[in-house]
Amino acid sequence: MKPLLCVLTTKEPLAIPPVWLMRQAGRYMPVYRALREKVGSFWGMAFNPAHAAEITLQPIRAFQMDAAILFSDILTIPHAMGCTVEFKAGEGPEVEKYVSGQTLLSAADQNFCETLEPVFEAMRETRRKLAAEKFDNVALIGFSGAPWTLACYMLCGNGHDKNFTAAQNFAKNHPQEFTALIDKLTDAVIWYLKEQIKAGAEAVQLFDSWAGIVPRESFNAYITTPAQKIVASLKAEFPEVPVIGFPRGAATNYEAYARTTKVDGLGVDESADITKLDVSCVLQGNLSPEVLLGDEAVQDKKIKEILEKMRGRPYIFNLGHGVIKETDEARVQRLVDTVRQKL
Ligand code: 1CP
Repeated sequence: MKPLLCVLTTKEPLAIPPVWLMRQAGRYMPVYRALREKVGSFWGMAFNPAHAAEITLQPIRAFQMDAAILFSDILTIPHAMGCTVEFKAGEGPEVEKYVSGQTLLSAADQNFCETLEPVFEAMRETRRKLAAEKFDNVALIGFSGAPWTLACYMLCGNGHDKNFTAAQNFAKNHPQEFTALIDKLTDAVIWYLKEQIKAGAEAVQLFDSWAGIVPRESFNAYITTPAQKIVASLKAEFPEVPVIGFPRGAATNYEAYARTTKVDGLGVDESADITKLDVSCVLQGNLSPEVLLGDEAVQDKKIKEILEKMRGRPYIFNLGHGVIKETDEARVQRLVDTVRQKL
């Protein structure tokens, strides 16, 4: 069995843990930047199955990762719902802000499904390419943003502060409408991930990148309960497909999140003390992406420390957050070689 799926399914450690990196495709790779320049727009790549599949394969060919994650973005769902998203070169995404009372599209609307169809075609194309290039041990990961993180972007619109204050305020001032929005997003995420699985995703990851800013008393309502519903619905239809949850910055809430949602894998950010997490699922991540920008010897040491700490526990090597765009490709190769004990 493919190493990533083996760990997630059996919950048994491998002597050499599987390795992949969040944002392993993207701007730190010159081949990506060249294609981005040629195509001219982010959606022109992500919603073009041939380009999206090609970009997905770039880090696999370059670094022999154990998993490919479909090249796309978490903002596909807000975009398909009607909060149009634009990516301007060199800047972050611009999201059309949700207006109170706005009708959002859902999987019951043809336009919503049609907007997202190229993502599923990209998944099918990526499976074909992985097979054609004989990457027989590489698992293909599908993903979605989690409801709270997607709501953050929709409620803040164009530009946001680090606490997504406009989203927090909306949740406080319009509790019923906010709950309805989270429910609607939960249904959309369930449909979206199921379609990705039907198209060939062998595991899925739920990115809750902004879980860390949620007030303690709201963590269950905004983060854990929606994730629990998503996992339960996926498992009811696809019991064999592993689900990785990544409530970034969850701190003291990581354990309860893992227990309640029943995820197979738990992505942890760099601030978590991975040795102290008492969970029965597989742990993933924890290396600070900043480490790849600093001293090479320190990088080697930090990787070996994590490997040592996780010896005998089911673990997937990854970062605590996405690869930073200034990262040198040689440092990514070095990371993979260190994990595989080639250095
Ligand atoms: O070329 C460019 O200018 C675009 C840069 C870029 C890339 C390469 C963006 C814009 N998104 C992506 C790809 C992407 N995004 C992937 C691809 C697969 C991979 O290799 O990992 C994935 C999984 C994402 C997920 C994503 N998008 C997240 C969750 C993970 C995380 O980093 O926390 C988030 C928050 C986004 C939103 C987003 N998309 C892009 C940017 C710059 C941002 C962050 C915007 C912000 O909050 O300021």
